[in-house]
Amino acid sequence: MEFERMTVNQIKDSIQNKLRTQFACETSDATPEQIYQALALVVRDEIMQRRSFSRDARKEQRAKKVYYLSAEFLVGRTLHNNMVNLVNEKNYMQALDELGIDRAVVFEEEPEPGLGNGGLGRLAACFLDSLTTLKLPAMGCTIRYEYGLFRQKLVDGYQVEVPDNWLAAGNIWEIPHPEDTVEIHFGGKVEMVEVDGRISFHHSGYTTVEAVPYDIPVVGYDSTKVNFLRTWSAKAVTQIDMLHFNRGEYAKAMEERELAEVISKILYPNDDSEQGKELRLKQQYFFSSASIQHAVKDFIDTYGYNWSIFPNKVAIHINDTHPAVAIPELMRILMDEYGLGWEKAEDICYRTFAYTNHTVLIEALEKWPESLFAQQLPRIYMILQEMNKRLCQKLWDSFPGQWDRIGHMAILAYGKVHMANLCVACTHSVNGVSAIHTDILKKQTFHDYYLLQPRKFVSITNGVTHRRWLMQCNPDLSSLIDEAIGDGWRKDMERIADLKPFADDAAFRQKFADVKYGNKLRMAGALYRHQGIELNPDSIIDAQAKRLHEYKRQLMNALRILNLYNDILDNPDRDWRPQTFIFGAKAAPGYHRAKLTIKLINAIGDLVARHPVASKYMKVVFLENYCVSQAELLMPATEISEQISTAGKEASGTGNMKFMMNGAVTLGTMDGANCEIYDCVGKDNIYIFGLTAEEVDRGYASYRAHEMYETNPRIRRIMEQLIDGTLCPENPRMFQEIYHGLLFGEGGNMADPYFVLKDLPDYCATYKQMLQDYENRDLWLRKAVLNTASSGMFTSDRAISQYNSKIWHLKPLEL
Ligand code: 26W
Repeated sequence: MEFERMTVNQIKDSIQNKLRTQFACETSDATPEQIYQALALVVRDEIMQRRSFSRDARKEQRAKKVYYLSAEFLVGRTLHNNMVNLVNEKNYMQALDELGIDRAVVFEEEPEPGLGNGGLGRLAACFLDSLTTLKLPAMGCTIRYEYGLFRQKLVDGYQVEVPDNWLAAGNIWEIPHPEDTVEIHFGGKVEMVEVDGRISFHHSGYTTVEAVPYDIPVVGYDSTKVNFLRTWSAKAVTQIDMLHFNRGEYAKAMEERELAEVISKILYPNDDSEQGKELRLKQQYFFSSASIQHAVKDFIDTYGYNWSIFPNKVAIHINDTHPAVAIPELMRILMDEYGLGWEKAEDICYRTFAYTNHTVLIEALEKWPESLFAQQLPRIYMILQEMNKRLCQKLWDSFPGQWDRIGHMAILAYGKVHMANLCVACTHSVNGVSAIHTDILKKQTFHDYYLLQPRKFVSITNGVTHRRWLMQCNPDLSSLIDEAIGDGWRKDMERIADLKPFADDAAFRQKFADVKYGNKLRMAGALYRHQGIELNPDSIIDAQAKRLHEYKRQLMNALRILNLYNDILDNPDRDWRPQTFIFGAKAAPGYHRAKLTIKLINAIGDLVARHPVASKYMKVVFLENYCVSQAELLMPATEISEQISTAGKEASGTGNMKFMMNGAVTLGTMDGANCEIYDCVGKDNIYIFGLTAEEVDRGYASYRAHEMYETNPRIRRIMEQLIDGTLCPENPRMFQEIYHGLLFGEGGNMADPYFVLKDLPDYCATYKQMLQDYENRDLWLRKAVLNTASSGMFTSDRAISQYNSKIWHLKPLEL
């Protein structure tokens, strides 16, 4: 059934109405913030009408539902995206124009929810968009962090973190559901008691924290389906502890409230290493338990106590190991609250849960001290002990006497709880996020599990929603594509392949180039407004935008730029094409090397800017506070996409896909989804360099970084510039540790463990070739068009269809 869209006049009237009734003002005297609020309310109403329309469909159709549990959902701003998904963007834009409202200004009023660190959180947001568009019943579950990821300021080239108080002005999109509040219990002790010959477990002396849900609607593209992102907020129990209170210990009573509510206070800013923080474990249990309690209650409301059909009606997805405690939590609820036996409960869990792994970096695999579990989650710990005992018995049958092997696969071993092993052992599906990543999971990370249960391992390459990452962020390119091949690609992204023949159409290529130029201008305007930096739209835009991490090798990019600087100084009269190197990256606040790399990039930028000749041809720009909205400006304006991780380390990457959709050409290594980009676009339309993952593995034993320094004069030169005062005359030692780490290694570790110097020559040579090709305008534009035209498989609609057919088996709702 089609749904009525609001007309331009209806939108105008509604905005004016909201302004009058909510803010007692008119369009003429409203602040941009008031206009944003009024407009958002109008859009929200349009969404909620669909919601009531599709409301009970799932229950009526007794449809299976997936709960996507993730500690992060990096949703980005919502207003514009909702207009796009309502397929009513044109009317809204026209209404704003007719009211004389500057849309760019209004959109920028929306505080961006930064409820995620990077790739994993943004992927979860793209997945919700696709789930809803495909009409699959789903709920995203996470924490309502009061403070999202820190905002990044650059002061004197250094990163400074500022708290992200995104909820300060309230959040129009969320709807509180206090009636769905659940209790979460921490600490205390558990006793085994026998009642009528049955053993049960009695938990006492615990601290209770309430979990209050706030739901954010997610609207599917051109569909009446609405799903919700449920965010749980921690609240102290309503009753003030009267014991303390009566004793006059008012302050103590209040203090305990504060302690309870810190649980949902802040998002941990690490995306690579686990430090075993108690509060983080409490966060994980908090939202996992709340979500499982909700799922169980919803199941009972719909199907009664018919437990054997639970896995046919409920799928629970564990996004990386952060929500892994959901597994023993469901065991606990089924056994302790509903009296199921162990085998039955275990079977239900196994068939209900599925797990996605997002990283193979050893330091990122979560391991918690057993003592922390025993203390904070005593009943969960008991369940883990039993799970582990049974698991190890089974493993012993497969690998008798092989203690090391069993210890490596166990849930509890060497005093730690191994969350990844818990997930692999207790779910029916384990998937990697690109072909090469799944391969590494099978051959290395989870090799022994793979030997026992090869069919459990699934590969599903990541995807991104082309609605946000092409239609919303690049409207001009989207219209151009419509003009060429019709608008069918908007609903079925694979049809973008119809664009391929247009790569050979000179007139189309010119229009494609014009769109890119317009996007560069738009980016230039924003950059000037935000940071006062001028961007030359006639320069090549080369961008590396992602979290700052050694394995992603922003350092290698910086050294390449230093090398180019040297080249320009040596050949000042050559006809250099102006180039702009853009970086967008936040570093974890405790990750010293990453923060120093930011300073290095900015120091090289200053060096270039100071030089009269070099500054004519090159410029380094560090985007302050890289986030979803910045990415939406950057992707459409970029021509060269830097995807240069050490092969074997980047599980997939998703920025690579966004750049590609917007017609950037990839310069990268054979890593993560770059391999599949290569397959789709063909070897002539991508620039690949560097070691392969196998070569990296072999290199650990044989690589001597110092030999690169000895045999390659260019490398020697840039390495010396790191420490000879070229970069920072007032403190030549500033980058000494980077120099040392690359050439000698630190703390007994190998030198240059990410093969920066090893891959640098090939990287520079490949870039040089790329620049040459860029000068042949037809050749280059052809490549750019083919990148967009070949990006069909990277829509998250494809990824979600695969999750559904391989793992969840949900039926689309009939609406
Ligand atoms: C415990 C600390 C911690 C926090 C977050 C460890 C690991 C993580 C995430 C798994 C990091 C992450 O975002 N991984 C990225 O996931 C993307 C989506 O699958 C991939 O595209 C990226 O390659 C991967 O780095």
